[in-house]
Amino acid sequence: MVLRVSEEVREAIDARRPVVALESTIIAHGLPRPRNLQVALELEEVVRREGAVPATIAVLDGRPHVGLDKEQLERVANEDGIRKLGHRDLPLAAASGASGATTVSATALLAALAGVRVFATGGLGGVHREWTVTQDESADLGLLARTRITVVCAGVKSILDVPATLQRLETLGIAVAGYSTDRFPGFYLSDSGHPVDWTLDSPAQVADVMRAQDSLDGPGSALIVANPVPPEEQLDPELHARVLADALHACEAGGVTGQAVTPFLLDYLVRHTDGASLTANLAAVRGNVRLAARIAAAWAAA
Ligand code: PSU
Ligand code: MN
Repeated sequence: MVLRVSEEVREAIDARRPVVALESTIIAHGLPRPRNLQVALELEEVVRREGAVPATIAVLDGRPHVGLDKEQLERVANEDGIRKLGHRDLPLAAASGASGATTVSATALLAALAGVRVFATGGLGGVHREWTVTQDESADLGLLARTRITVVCAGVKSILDVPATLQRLETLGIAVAGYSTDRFPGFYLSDSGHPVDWTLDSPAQVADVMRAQDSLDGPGSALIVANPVPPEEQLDPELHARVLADALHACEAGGVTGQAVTPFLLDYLVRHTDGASLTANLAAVRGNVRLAARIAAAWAAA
């Protein structure tokens, strides 16, 4: 499985210039068309404006790509039948020549293999509600427990069981810090209602933690930088609670399971909040991408 690293990304890595990995599942399966392609291009532009190089990651015709050109981004956004690939799916996709968008777990693995240390996404996967029945816990968590990468996110998706996910992050030994907050963010909401133990206030402080991870040389686990959506851009918490309850019912009634659960719930929220959840989602992702670029710059300057 030969990694295809774009020339621009390869040059930036070699010259130790800042690079930010971006995931593609949010593009292919997390956002409605045609908005998804605009967002993919916009996020890359946000990275560039901060002086860093974007490396969007996906698998095309069995080949994992780190850094996509416009045509390749278009395929991820618009191709029918593009799969959703977690890290366990990578060898299967590679051997069969399949194309797919990469989740946090697959993106983090490919980014780390390419030597990219900073990664931005929307919300991590985690422990689903009803876990005791379904055992549905995103593979994102297990992979981040064994991958040395810094992930900037707006917490975990609020469709999940947030306290159970926080507990699993602790058990798995994954470092978590709030960015300029002592509250764990709630993806569409600035505050999930749960605290975090650590707060970091600048990209330089985040880079210091990354250096400390390396010098301690403990298990190769991730650092999660939980960056809240600004309160004025969050989804109305009351609307969020109401529509989410309906969405969970619809998911169960529809018999939706496995990989389809997350896209189903995200789509339900967009349709039943008149797009307000999409606006909050995009505000969160944009903020994460900007912060990741600044962290990558602080890391590269070290
Ligand atoms: N956050 C979003 N939209 C998404 C996802 C996260 O705002 O589409 C994706 C990420 O790729 C994450 C995946 O890794 O959902 C988790 O899916 P699952 O619960 O099936 O592991
Ligand atoms: Mn799942």
